[in-house]
Amino acid sequence: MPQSDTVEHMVDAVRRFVREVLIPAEHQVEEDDDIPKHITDELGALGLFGMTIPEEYDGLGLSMYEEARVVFEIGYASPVFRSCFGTSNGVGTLGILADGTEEQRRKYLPRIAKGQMLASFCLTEPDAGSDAAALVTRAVREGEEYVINGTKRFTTNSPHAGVFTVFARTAPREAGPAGISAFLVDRDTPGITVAPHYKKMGFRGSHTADVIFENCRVPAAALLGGREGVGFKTAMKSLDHARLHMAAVAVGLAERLIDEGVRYASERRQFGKPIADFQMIQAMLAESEAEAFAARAMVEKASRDKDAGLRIVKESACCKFFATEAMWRIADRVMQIHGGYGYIKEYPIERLFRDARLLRIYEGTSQIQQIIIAREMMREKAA
Ligand code: COS
Repeated sequence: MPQSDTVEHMVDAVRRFVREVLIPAEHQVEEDDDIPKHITDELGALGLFGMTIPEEYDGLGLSMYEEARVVFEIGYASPVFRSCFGTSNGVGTLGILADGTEEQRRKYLPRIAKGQMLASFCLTEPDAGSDAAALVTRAVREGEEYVINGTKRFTTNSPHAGVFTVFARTAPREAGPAGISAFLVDRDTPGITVAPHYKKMGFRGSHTADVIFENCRVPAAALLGGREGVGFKTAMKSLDHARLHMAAVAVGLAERLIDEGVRYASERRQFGKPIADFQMIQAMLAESEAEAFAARAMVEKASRDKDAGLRIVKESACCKFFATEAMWRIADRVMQIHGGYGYIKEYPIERLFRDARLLRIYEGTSQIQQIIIAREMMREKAA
């Protein structure tokens, strides 16, 4: 694990990079629907593609708390930038780290950590979103191979990925979650088609597409961890971590939105003075600040708990739920503070508002987080 002063340097470096390079590039990235290569190269040079990957596999090996600190900073820029390395640190590699064999880790993690290969997570399907265990993609064993058939939906970074973690049924539907296994599938395996990427409401520059597997043959060694039937648990464990990470993104974005609101309220004059002098504007800013502070404190606490080895299923869901919902309330208030100027493209709030909306949906909707929180409460009560 890096020394804490190294992490402080990283936090400072990312903060500077966000203000000097990323924020000035946001508008162009939206226009082009593409992040320029020099920016992804620089994100790689900062080590961001391998933040969560241990040093023995060429990553930075940050603890959860350290990761959250860095993500608070990167989340201050358009969330599109975080997205380009998000799956490589998050759902695309957490399964390999948690349950992969040593051979699988050595095969993929060093390249992913260096940004030479992107990783993507293929869980969602056309008819299996919130109900992830309803997935119908099949992986049938034939000798020393598995044959995968099915369609994966809304796969972030799939157009650029080198490896997919694919969740597929190795046992009939009746087996439920216990019939799901995970596979590491190389992009160049015959039988994979990545559809054209979706035209989304926001997040331009981050590409999400369907991935179709048609008689896609992978060696038996592609089975994650070499074990059938534990793929659903791998997915859930990955999501516990990823949701905490996403809550940290929401904190960074909330802080950015608040700063945009304060700046506008200080500059905009009505009734002969800056609108920041009016108490109704102040109330909106104050509520936003209190909520962002609470969200940051929650993420820091849950991250430390995770680093201490505690079970954080409930805490991670609480953080994702609260931080993304709070961030959305903040986005709406900051839009309101901007008035008509918030609704046109002259100020970043119009774009950030569209981007912000996704955080309450992906990596588990707010309603799924509520279900997880309530289930954990009942589990604790029964224990
Ligand atoms: N960590 C480890 N294991 C977990 C787990 C977790 N966080 N959550 C569930 N499991 C285990 C359960 O313990 C259970 O194992 P046993 O049968 O051995 O007890 C198994 O996994 C099935 O769990 P459960 O019965 O809770 O599954 P459900 O089908 O009821 O689904 C939810 C649970 C709703 C939580 C799940 O489908 C989900 O997270 N959906 C949202 C999916 C999502 O976030 N998609 C976003 C796109 S992916 S980026």
